[in-house]
Amino acid sequence: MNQHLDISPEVKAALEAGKPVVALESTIISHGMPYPKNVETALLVEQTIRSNGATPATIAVIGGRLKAGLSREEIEYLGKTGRGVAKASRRDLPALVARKADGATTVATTMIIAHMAGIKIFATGGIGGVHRGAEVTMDISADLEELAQTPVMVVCAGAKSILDLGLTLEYLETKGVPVIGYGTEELPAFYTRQSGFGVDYRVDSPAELAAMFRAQRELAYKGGMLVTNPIPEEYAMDKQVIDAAIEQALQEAKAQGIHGKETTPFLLAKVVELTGGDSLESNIKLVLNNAKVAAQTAKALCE
Ligand code: PSU
Ligand code: MN
Repeated sequence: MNQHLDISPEVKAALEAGKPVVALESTIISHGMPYPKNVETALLVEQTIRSNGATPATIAVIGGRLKAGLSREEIEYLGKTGRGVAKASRRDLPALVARKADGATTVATTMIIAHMAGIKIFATGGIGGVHRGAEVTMDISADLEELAQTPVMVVCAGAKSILDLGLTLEYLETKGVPVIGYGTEELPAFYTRQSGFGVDYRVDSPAELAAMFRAQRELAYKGGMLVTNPIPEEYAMDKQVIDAAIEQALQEAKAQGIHGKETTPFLLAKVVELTGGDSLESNIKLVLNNAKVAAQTAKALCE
């Protein structure tokens, strides 16, 4: 086991017994949602994974230790500190480890740490991707490169249209990352079930997801797989409302000169502010829905 990694006793016992485990990220807690909804949601997601027969492993960096499985106190701390905790993507782990610092893990770093711990499935809300205007800014999330090189299945609700979804799909195709639609032929756009872009394959059961992931491992690919699970119809947002909020958030980010790692957290917070919390409720529901599919798939993978 990696010398910088700590696996919680519960997660360790599950892994050793060959039982299903699902990884969860922590940037969604610190930077993705406001306190106290972020902590409530993180705990509810863990509970959802348990009630679907798997063990949750929320991932973060605490005091320079890579943690797979957090205590309730650690989740509280990340949620309360919010954007005061460093957002940690791939390039940040060496500095955090050397300095014994804290970090909230993005999709990229959660995949890295999950893989180190031997966890194969990871549930979240949305992934980072190719930003609108990336042909000039080159702002492309490290999440995409991680999907190309780390063998973990990521279950999400697609990506927010703060990104260029078409370019994001092109990038994933170039990198050889399969994009699966769970019960859909269309890439979901996080708050809405449709984006206008097709996925590579439609899959309708956890058993079939597990079979595809198993085949990818048997082919000895180094990368992972992206499962996109649409938000349940009853919680989906009105496309016009959410599109208008996203447009305004993008304009404000531009006017304020927001760039680099600040871009995604700024846009996420702005969208919540502009939609008066409606988008936050949708966000919570879709994460719970992803947790359920991930837990069921982790179970199928153990059979
Ligand atoms: N998109 C969301 N919610 C999130 C994030 C993205 O809808 O919480 C977070 C995730 O942790 C993701 C990260 O990995 O932002 C991507 O940041 P960047 O674009 O800077 O790579
Ligand atoms: Mn970026």
